[in-house]
Amino acid sequence: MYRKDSVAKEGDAGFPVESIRKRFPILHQEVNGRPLVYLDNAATSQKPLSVIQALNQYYSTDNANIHRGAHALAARATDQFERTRQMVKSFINSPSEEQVIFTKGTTEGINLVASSFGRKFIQEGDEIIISAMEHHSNIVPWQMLCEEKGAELKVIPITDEGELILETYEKLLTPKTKLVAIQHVSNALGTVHPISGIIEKAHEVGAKVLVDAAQSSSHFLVDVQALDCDFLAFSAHKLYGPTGLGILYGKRELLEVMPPYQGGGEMIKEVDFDGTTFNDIPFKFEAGTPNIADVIAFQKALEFIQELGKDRILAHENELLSYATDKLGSIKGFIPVGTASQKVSVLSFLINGMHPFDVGMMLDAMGIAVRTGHHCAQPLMKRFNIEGTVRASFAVYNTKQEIDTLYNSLSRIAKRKN
Ligand code: C6P
Repeated sequence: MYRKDSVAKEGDAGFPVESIRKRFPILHQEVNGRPLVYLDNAATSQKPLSVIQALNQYYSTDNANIHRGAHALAARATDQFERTRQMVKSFINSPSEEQVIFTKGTTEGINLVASSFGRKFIQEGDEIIISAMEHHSNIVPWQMLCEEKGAELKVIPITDEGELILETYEKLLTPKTKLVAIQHVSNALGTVHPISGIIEKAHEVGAKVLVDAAQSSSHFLVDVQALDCDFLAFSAHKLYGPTGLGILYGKRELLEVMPPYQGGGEMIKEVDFDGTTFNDIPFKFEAGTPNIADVIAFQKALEFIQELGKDRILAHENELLSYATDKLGSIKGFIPVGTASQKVSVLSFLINGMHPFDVGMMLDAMGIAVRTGHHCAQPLMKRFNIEGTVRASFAVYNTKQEIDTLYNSLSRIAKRKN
């Protein structure tokens, strides 16, 4: 039932990491006099040159507003914009491109569902389930909705290792549960949740499921039909694409009956002062001029991922994670936070006797970029009785040598207190 959705893969000795690095201009610089080691990929990944050039190209040759102009530039921009939708459809295996909605990011996708699905389908006394590990983006919109509607928010607790307690989840599920909103992968700990089983169980009581795929879509295949999720949200900027762009997938029968999220141009069929008829999906949910350039440039990020293959990307990242876990684990005073059996890309930790922010600042002085703090998961930090962690997160262009650099720097930092 809770099969481990397969994430463990062998490393790939022939993985062309050096030639991949050449495609990311930003990596080739010094920070504080040292070669940059960028290990903050869970916050945002860097962009290959092809994405940067696509933005330049669009503004240099094709810039126009879409879906409305009768001229050549408008037609080109519209074609390219809709081509990205087709590519995203294939990327997540959506049954149709109409079910792919462009948003600002994961946050907006979740807010769209909370506002629209929530407004129509959540009533007083209903229950929404989230987990204790959620990002604030997947907590606050549901709190706001519950407050407005008189519904109740239930929280799946977690173990000390950072895994969901699934027995409690099953007990929380009742006919009152209308929605389960859950991350696929934890941004703060890297835990990969057994999402297929979680979705199956929710459906047994008739609840819908929203998957926050912000941290999974860049690492492994996310197939919305195989998962059978009702909604799935992710951000392009964690997938080697531009910032300010996200995708919301939804099941057709839900999207069609949900009210619009925002009113404005593009989302209407006809407007009269007596009333307005709304456009079909996906346009009903895309009011106003969208982020055209970034949508178009996102094609290049998807092509980059396809060219390498998700399996190989995951194998490389898993090898880095297990190398880093073993190596950093040998440092005196190193305390890992989150030791789930299924993890991807993220190593969260503390150094005994030191504030995570200070560790982050010292690493920055040595050219190493990591994130420190609560990672927008304050309830999770409270669960562990800590203020925050230091988080190193890996992507396709990271190397074992960079982890060695992190190890050497951290060893020196930890020695001061341990
Ligand atoms: N996490 C991190 O450093 P946006 O900001 O909308 O692109 O994504 C929000 C979001 C939602 N869910 C999860 C699981 C996430 O990890 C994030 C973004 C970044 O961990 C920035 S706080």
